Amino acid sequence: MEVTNKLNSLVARIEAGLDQHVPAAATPPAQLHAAMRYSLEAGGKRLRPALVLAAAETGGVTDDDALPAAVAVECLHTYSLIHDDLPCIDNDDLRRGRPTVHKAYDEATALLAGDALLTHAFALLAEAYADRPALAHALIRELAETAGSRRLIGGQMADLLGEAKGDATAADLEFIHLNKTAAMIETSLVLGGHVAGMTSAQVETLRRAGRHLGLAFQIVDDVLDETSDTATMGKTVGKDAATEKTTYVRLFGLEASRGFITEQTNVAVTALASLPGNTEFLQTLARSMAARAN
Ligand code: GRG
Repeated sequence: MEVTNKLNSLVARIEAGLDQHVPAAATPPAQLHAAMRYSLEAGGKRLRPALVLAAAETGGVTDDDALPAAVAVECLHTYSLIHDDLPCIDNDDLRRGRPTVHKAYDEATALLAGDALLTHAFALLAEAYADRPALAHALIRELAETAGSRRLIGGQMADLLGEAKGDATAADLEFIHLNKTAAMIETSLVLGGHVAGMTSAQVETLRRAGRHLGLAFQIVDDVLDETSDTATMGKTVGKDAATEKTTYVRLFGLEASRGFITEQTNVAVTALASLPGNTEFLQTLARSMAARAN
């Protein structure tokens, strides 16, 4: 199957999984559940859950066994976007082509919808893999470590502090990118590997691929913010272009940034190619992430 068709079929399974594994909008309190779904159903590339399913498939999982893990990752990612958009953090009006949750509802509802999506991710993992306690433990531990103060939230804090200081160095940026962006991409691949029962060496290879893929993904984001007026529409519109925020592109220029994207993608693809099983789709997905236009 050609890569776009394959990706579309994964995304269709993910959409169905989100519908199946997240409380219905009418579940009381309806405003909270509707706000959770408002953001989840706004779309998004579904890259992280697609990586969960694709990594699991590489390890031989062709049914929906990894779907709850994929849904958990998307719930957690969506929580981070809702909170990131809040007035006290980035104060954004648009996300995924729609008014942000605090604009469509109100700030308190956005805060609680984010909290509820974060919590739901762990409840879902505990419930869906309850018959395999060692797997449930590995998935919950992995996602908790990534979502916590040393990684996702730590990266966000460092980003805010760097923005306030205004003189982030390359090392500061690397810390932010590794934790704010790459962490969830690494973990997505790792969760898929765990569901497939991969060895710890194979899981660590997936993690390494995710780290490099994540760094490339962030620099692509920075390049798009710098070069495109329209590519950013529907997400954080021209934000970095409108502020003096330090980005990789601003530190090193466009040409070096494009070189960095190619270099990091190549490292990721080489790591994926070293795994047993068919990683062709994951390799092609990695290359298409480097060439994405939104
Ligand atoms: C814990 C509040 C909090 C924040 C964590 C994820 C995050 C840090 C902030 C969100 C803003 C941001 C630009 C993060 C960098 C990672 C990134 C490019 C996220 C957007 O991911 P996409 O482009 O989004 O995959 P979609 O909407 O397609 O899922």
